[in-house]
Amino acid sequence: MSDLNINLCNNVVELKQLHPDWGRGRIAKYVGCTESQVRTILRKYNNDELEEVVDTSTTPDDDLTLQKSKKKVNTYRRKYITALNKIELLEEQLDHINQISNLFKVIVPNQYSVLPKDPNEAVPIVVASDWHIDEVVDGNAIGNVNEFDLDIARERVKQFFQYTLRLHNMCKTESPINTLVFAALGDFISGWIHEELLSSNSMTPPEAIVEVFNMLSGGLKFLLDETDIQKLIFVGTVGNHSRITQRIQAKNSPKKSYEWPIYNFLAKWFANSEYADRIQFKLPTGYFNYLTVLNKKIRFHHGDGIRYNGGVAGIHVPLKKAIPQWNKANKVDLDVMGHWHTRETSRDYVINGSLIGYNEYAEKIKADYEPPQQSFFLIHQKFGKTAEFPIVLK
Ligand SMILES: [Mn+2]
Repeated sequence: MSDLNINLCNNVVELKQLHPDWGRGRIAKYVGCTESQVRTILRKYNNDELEEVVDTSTTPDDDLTLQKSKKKVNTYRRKYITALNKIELLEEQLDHINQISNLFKVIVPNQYSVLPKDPNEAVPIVVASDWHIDEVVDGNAIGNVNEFDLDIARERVKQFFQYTLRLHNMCKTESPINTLVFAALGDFISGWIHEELLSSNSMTPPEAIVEVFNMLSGGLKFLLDETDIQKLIFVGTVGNHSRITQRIQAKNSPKKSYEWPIYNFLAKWFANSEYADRIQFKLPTGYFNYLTVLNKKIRFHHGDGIRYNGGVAGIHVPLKKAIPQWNKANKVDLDVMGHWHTRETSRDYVINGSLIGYNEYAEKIKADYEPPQQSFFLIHQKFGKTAEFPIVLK
C-alpha cells in the first residue's frame, strides 16, 4: 500500500459504497488514479484488510475532524446529484415547451374580414292566407291548444303586420330592399260553405269582408308608412271558403268569391290614395296568379287545387306530382300557396300556415298541430329563395 495514500483509499471505498454499480474505470477516472490502484484498494477492502491502510500517525481529534469533513463532502455530493437530476428534468420540460412553440407556428387561424353591405337586391315575400276571421274556435272543444274569435283575429292580424315590418327591417340591414310582395292567398273568411259555419260564425260573409278590408287596407298602409319601399306588389288569389257557389267551380272562380270585391276595393282605394305610385295590384284572373320576382317566376295559388287524403308523407307527395304537371303548361321556379294550415317550405314550394290556428276540423282530420303562423321569405338576386321566417302569432 506504499503508493496508496489514505485519502485515495477512503475516496475509492466511499465511492464504491455510494455507487455500487460503478466500474473500476469510472471510479479511477473520478478520483484521479489508475484502474489497477482501484482494484488493489477494493480487493483489500473486501478482504477486511482495510485496517492495514489505517494511518496510525493521526490523533483521534484529527480523525474526528476528517470524519466530519467527509460527512460534509457526502452531503454536498448528494445535493449535487439532486441538482443534476433537477437540471435534467428542467431540460426535458424546456424541450416540451420548444415543441409546443413550434406547433403554434404551424397552427395559425385564418383571418376573415366583415363583408360590406350586400350589393344584391332582395325582395321579401310575405304570405297572408287562411285567416278565417269570422270563424269561432272553442278552446274547450280541442283541449285548449287554441281559441279564436274576432278579437283574437284582430290581435293576430295586428301582430302579423308588426312582425312583417320587423322582419323587413331586419333583412334590410344587410341587403337593399326596394320591393315587397304581399301575397294574399285566400280564405280570409270561412263563409257559409258548411251548415256548421252558418250557425257558429261570428259574422255574415258581407260583414266579414268589410272587416277583412279594414284589416288589409290598414296593414298595407302601415307597411307603406313605416318603410321606404318603392313598390309594394299585392298578389291576390281566392280561397275555397270565400266562394259564393255551393261547389268549387273552375270557370271564372275569382269572380265567384267574396275575396274578389275585397281585392278590387283595395286596388281602387289605394289608387285614389297618396300611396298610388308605391303600390300595385295583381288581381286574380284564374286559379293561379303568376309574378316574376328578380328573374324567378312564381306561381301563387290558394292550394286547394291539390288532392290529398292524409298519407303519412303529408302534402309533399301530391305536390311533387302536381308541380311537374302544372310546369308542363307554365314552367315556374316556385309555387306559393296556403289552404293546408300547416307551414312548409321546400326547394320548389312554400305552403303558408294559418292565422286561425288549430281548430275542431284540424283535430277531426288529424292535421299536424302548429301554432298560428304565416310565412315570410326573401327572393335574393344571387341566392334565390332564402331567409325563410315563420311569423308566429301567439
Ligand atoms: Mn282553404
